[in-house]
Amino acid sequence: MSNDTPQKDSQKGQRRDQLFAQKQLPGDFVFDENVAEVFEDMINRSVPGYSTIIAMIGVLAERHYQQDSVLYDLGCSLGGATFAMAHALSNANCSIVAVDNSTAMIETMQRKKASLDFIRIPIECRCEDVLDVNIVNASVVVLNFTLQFVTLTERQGLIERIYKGMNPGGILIISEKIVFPDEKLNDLFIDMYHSFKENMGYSKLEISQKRAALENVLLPETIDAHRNRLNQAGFGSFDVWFQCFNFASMVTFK
Ligand code: GEK
Repeated sequence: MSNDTPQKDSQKGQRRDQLFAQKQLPGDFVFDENVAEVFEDMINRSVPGYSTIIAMIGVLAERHYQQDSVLYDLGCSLGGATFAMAHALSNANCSIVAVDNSTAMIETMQRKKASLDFIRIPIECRCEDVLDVNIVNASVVVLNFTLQFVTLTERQGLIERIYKGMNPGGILIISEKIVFPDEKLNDLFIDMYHSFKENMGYSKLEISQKRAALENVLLPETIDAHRNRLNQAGFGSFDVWFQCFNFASMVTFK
């Protein structure tokens, strides 16, 4: 990770992500304080449709939350989905549990939470592994680009525990980077994604160094793999509600 002081993006008042701008030694990507500091700029310029997905998570939560229940944001980072849900549910009688195992992310999120004046419902920010979270009385569960960082062997168990902790009628929203069984289409979507990143101001060096850093930690799967896992856990109706290139967001119901 670069030690350079990130520059302020004068347009949005956010720290600009330049973590991979300088040539550096190979190493795995970690969600440390350098990443937390530039995270909003990073995710907005790296995930096509991120702001749409966040806004629509608020809409989906508003439609499907249940009174006196809990909404879980697993792998919350700086709370994008949590705050969208809190904004949409300002008059609801429910609470949000936001979980991330990065101390830097949770501390930054807590500072952000303290600065927001629209929050009316309780939000508990927990620094914890999603694999250890006790899920109970859940009406909405969000895994917004988090499951992709959980090891492949632990994904089924996590989805099963989420299913057990959800109330009937509850909704699970999973957003992920995905791969395609058709090699030609897979290559096309990756290529289009790299063009998207260049259009967002990342250099070829930044794109390739970030890709290499994520190779061992971000493990994408096909839509079918997600569908099968959810079916096996007991979830019912399932579909993709958003997709742009190799990024998708899926919904399913208990
Ligand atoms: C958003 N949902 O802005 N337990 C807890 N947290 C984890 C784990 C784990 N096992 N593994 C990874 N994380 C957010 C964006 S970012 C996506 C999610 C991205 C956390 C990790 O610390 C990071 O904050 C987050 O999952 C992934 O809507 O950066 O591509």
